[in-house]
Amino acid sequence: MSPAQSSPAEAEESYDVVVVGAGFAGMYMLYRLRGLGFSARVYEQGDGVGGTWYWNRYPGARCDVESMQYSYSFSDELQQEWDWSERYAPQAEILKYANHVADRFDLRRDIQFNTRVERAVFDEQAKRWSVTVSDGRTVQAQFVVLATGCLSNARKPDIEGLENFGGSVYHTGSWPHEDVDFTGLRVGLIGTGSSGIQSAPIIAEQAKHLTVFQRTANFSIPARNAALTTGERDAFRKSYPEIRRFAREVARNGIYAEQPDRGALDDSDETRRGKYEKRWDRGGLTFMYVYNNLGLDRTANDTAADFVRGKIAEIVKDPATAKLLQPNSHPIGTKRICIDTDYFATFNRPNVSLVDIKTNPIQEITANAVRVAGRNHEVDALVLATGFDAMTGSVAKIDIRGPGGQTLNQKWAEGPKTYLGLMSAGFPNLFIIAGPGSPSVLSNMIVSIEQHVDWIADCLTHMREHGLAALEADSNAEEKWVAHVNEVAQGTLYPQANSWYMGANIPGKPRIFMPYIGGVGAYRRICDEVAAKGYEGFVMEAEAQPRRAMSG
Ligand code: NA7
Repeated sequence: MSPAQSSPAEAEESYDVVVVGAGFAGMYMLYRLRGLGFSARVYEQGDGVGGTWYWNRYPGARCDVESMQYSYSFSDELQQEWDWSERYAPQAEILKYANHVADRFDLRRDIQFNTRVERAVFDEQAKRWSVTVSDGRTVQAQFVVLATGCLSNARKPDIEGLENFGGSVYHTGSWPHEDVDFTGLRVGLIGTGSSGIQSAPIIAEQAKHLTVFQRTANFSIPARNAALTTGERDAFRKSYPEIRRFAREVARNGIYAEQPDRGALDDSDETRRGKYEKRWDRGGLTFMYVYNNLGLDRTANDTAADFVRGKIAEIVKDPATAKLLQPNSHPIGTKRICIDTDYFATFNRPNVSLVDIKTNPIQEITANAVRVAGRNHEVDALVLATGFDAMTGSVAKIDIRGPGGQTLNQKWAEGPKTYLGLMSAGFPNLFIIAGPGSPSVLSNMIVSIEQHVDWIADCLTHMREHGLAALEADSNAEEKWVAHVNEVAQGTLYPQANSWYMGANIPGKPRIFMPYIGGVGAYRRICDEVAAKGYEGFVMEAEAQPRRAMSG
């Protein structure tokens, strides 16, 4: 399996592996493939690396996992040398890091930018994929790896009249590369997920007036972001071996943090309140790990939700606005909890107003206003922080056809089905990184990405060593895995929220809890065990005859 092993008559361009996307997953996949001597081509629709961090350039965009942990672990030199400036890295710094990695490991020469993968068709005879890209070329590859990202297909909402709006319309997930200046403008912000919550305070500082249109109030915890000191960075670096091991093997979500040892109802009201206060003051996602049953038991969950609702009431001066901002439609944490800097306090500004579009949905967008309950809210610019067709959206944009012509979209019409989140039965030699059925978005993405990439790299090496032409998920193994993913999710409070985890933000998308909630450590052990048992649950096919070497 190397380019030299393909016959020149087979195709103009032929690779062992085509990788779709040059975000963190695609870059590390390329690095591993190269190291193992596989030929690979990466296609990336943007004109640079970084994936999510390339597109999401909206004001205030930051990762909600701490920078020292939201970083690659595969190169100790890299993690020892790179200086993160803040506890939570801003988008521009993460993008700089992605570019540094691309340069440092000389990745760009195998990445073709400004190129979308449009179609991939499996040739049953050759046991190879024909991959058609947006420049019109078709290349051949034995394997395709979808490193397409989980939050990469930005969705414009289907709101009447949006196309008639006369001012500028921005989507947080595909923000312009040049600076956007809202000075002196009346800005309408639709959406109060993480992107809306991060951008509102910054836009409010610039704009003449900011009107936030809120469908679902969200739980948000202060980030308490701050510059990292040299001492903090050094302490982390010294402990990296243990921190990374813990994140991979112990922490459910791939984040090194103090783990809860008891349930919320095991403590008295006073003790519990004290613990919540401490976590609130510390800030960050780990608020949810104060107890081990917040995602499982509604009564326990209510104690944390009530605490945060209380904080919102303390911060927001106008009682009616505070009430509207208090989430009451879902248990805390069942939609990804947000991490903010002064989000709730932003509503105390005289130039910020909140409009409830749950009770009265937006009727229409006109040339200069958003109409709600018969009232026109005049705006000069619109920011859509309306999220993504998550987890499956970017895969669905590619016309993927397996043996017999079945498309992946047809197969996933009732919801995505995968074995281990890595492959879907009926689509040989097609891997997905951090796809549905794997911990993915419920975890520190880089931990999950590295685990998937390493597993795939080992699998391809195994195939090469054993002269295997094709590998496919067995449909029974897949059914069992899908049932397991569902069963684990149903044992939690997560399915109670209309979240993008459930596909609920996209009209018509099947309601299925997509990520695997069993924890990254347990999941890793399952994947390793499957490999150790000779790729149990996968069907393999040997090379019909050894491929002829091109030269010699
Ligand atoms: P999210 O979390 O999906 O948030 C999208 C927001 O936009 C949310 O408040 C939605 O309300 C709202 N929305 C979506 N469609 C509409 C329409 N049609 N009308 C009004 N409001 C709408 O996306 P983000 O970009 O903020 O964050 C995605 C992830 O990135 C985040 O979880 C972090 O992991 C990082 P809804 O809640 O559906 O009622």
